[in-house]
Amino acid sequence: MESALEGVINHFAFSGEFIRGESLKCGNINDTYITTFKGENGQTNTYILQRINHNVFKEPNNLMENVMAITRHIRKKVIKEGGNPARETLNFVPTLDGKYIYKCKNGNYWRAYNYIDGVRTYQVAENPLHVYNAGKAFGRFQKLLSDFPAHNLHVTIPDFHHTPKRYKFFLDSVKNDAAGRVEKVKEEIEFVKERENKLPVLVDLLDSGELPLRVTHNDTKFNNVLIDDISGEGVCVIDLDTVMPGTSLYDFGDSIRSGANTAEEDEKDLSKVSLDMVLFEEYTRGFLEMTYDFLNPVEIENLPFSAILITLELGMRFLTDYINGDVYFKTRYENHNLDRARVQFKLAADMEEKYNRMTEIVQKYVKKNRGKNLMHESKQSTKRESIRTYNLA
Ligand code: GN1
Ligand code: MG
Repeated sequence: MESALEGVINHFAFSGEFIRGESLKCGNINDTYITTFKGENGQTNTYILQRINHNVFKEPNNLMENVMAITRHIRKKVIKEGGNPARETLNFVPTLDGKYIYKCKNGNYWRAYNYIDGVRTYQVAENPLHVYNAGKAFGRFQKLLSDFPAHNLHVTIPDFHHTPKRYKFFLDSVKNDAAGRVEKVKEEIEFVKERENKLPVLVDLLDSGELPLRVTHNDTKFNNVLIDDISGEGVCVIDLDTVMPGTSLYDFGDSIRSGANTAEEDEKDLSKVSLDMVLFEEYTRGFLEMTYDFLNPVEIENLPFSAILITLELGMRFLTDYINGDVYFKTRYENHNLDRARVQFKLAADMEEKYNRMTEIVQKYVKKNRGKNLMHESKQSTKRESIRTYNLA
């Protein structure tokens, strides 16, 4: 057994006898294990066990309160819609004392949920259908939570997407130069500074009330949606630790950043990095199908910009961490954070060039969906007319 799992497994109400636990090397923050148990009838029961990184998430109990409230809300709605709640939301395993989080002797926090069969995640999109379906899944996620009161949620990481505050931390890190790396990244620092005026746009629109505060996921990486092996559908949105009040634009932006990049997040060959317009279109198509009827005009107008901003923001976060000596994100080699930052900057620059085309695509799908809706409404009214005529006759 991975020594980290010893003393943890026995505290959860897993079903069966423990067989093995393997570390999944994904995610930049938490530690994730896939654990297998042999059930009473010889069947295999599989669970995901995760250590919550409490340096990043300072209040793991609050975080799990959020996650349980959200998944409960989604489960009810999925059942109402005739869906399958075992697959369409995460189902957490209680501890033996009936909680959903376990604090072990050395101070680490753990939680567990059922593994979902027949699905997988992708680091890079393999085909446009997956991206379309991811757009639908994240759009649906927002729709399902659109009546969840945002102020009932704990803020698990304060100012997570407060880009101007992130910029201030970035400038501080440059000033302090804790790891002596500033000299090496002058060009990247300039890239961020040149875009200083873009950074407060979304926060200002939220402050003025032009952007509504919603329950948002805030970490809508393409690999945070489980894709069905057979149908290619986006079955379930995972990684709910950063679900907090925010703007729909954070979610759209981060998905485009990760799902419509032609390269990996840490690709060393920058010539491979660009915004794939087919994937941008597919994601937009899926996302707007689920959300066009409740997003307001300011949200719609800023969808393309949000992709640029969130890409820039994450590039700045990676660069800040590089300058600070790699203290936040997990890294696998010395310049990992720098490579990640460079990819984001290359991608953001490419998005800036493609901004007008991105806007045209957004408009196309807003019109298409509104058109569909108008047709639907006029069919409904013709139906009503004919009913009336019938009644009169
Ligand atoms: C982190 O660990 P993961 O991959 O779910 C980070 C996100 C970044 C992402 C970049 C809490 O998410 O904000 O976009 O890395 N999560 C946190 O890969 O900081
Ligand atoms: Mg995450």
